[in-house]
Amino acid sequence: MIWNESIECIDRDALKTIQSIRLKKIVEHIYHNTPFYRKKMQELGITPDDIESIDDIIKLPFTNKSDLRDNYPFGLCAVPMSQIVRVHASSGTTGKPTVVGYTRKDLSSWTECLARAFTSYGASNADVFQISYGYGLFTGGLGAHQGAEKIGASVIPMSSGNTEKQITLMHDFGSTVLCCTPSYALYLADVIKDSGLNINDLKLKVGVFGAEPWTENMRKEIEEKLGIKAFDIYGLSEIAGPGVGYECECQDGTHLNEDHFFPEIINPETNRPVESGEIGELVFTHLTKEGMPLLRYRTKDLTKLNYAKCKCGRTLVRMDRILGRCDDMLIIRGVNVFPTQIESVILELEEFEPHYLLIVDRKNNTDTMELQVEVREQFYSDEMKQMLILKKKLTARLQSVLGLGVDVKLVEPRTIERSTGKAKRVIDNRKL
Ligand code: DLL
Repeated sequence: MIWNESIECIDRDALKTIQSIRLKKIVEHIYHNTPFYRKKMQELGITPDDIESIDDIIKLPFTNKSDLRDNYPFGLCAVPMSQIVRVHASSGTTGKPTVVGYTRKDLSSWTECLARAFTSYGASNADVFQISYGYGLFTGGLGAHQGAEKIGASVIPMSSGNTEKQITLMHDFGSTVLCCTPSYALYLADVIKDSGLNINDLKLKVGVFGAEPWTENMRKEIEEKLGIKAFDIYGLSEIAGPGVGYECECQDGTHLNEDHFFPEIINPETNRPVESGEIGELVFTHLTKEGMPLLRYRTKDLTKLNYAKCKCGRTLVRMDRILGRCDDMLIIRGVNVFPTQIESVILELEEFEPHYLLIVDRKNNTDTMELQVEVREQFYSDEMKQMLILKKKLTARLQSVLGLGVDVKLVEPRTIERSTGKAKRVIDNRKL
């Protein structure tokens, strides 16, 4: 099903015209209302008159997360506070939070993006949405909430945590759509199993998962355990929140809402656009945002784009799964390693649970990696020999995929700490 066919299936030349008109307008707005950007543009020797079409985007300055922090809290707002009706923030790992402000129109555009997403997952007013993303400054809870209301669904604003209650209400209220992080979905599945509840007693049919990288294997695992169809939803607070991108029934990439957020892929080292179809850093420019529009915001997310028309009929560009973040990439003894590669290996092997913790350290000037991973109940044994066979199998597979030796530590099922939001899977002690 398609929410807004006139945009989601638009002819790409017509889309380019819309994007060009919108870019010109937004650059004008930003230049006159955000001193930070006016200064940046003046330094580059450009004015809004230099922007004729969307192709001129490469003339514009980049924006980094640090620019938001330096202008904390509302320095990048392009409208007076009287027009800001909602504030969200992301805490990140260091320093002050990054704050974003939305006008009423911004909330409405964002909600439209979520309505497109939920409709493409097959959801409608017949559904009961259990929103188990955190409510509050995080965009996940309220974002998904407003989208679900828009399509007329019945919304249960659960927020994250309180797992027992999540399951009770999921059962009693007959939730059909679950919105949460993929790692929390797996945890919920385990707790449901432990509770003795039969998965067939639940009405769940669709999962809306995002806010952290996940793999195809993890999708399979969640689908099997919860008996649902699992869809990807992508977003980041600085740009909108969930709904910047969404999967369709073909699940062959995540469509980006390009009429609101213009995507580019650049080489993070040279800052130049990559060749078409190559992997690089995803960069977004707001085309419609009033409250806090950003130019060429560097997401640090690594992916590639596919402009071919999708079998579902949508023409909106498709983004590959997020491979990782430029700042998540570990360099171990000179080799680039992404936590998602490790996750893929673990999930390929039926003996392991998708719960792991990677501990990186430096001993005698050499980088070391210890991977703690849970063995599935039915494969866990007190017999040393059995466990050694398993350990050898995983170590060999990791060596062949990563080209690196990993010190594998098998642990009992349910021993690695679970998260109700974004999972923390890597501890890098080298930075301490
Ligand atoms: O995580 C917004 C969101 C909420 C998206 C709920 C989806 C569902 P932030 O906290 O600002 O916003 O984190 C944004 O999370 O740059 C990616 O690195 C990562 N991320 C978000 N969605 C996905 C996804 C929200 N589907 C950062 N796949 C982004 C992989 C994702 N990574």
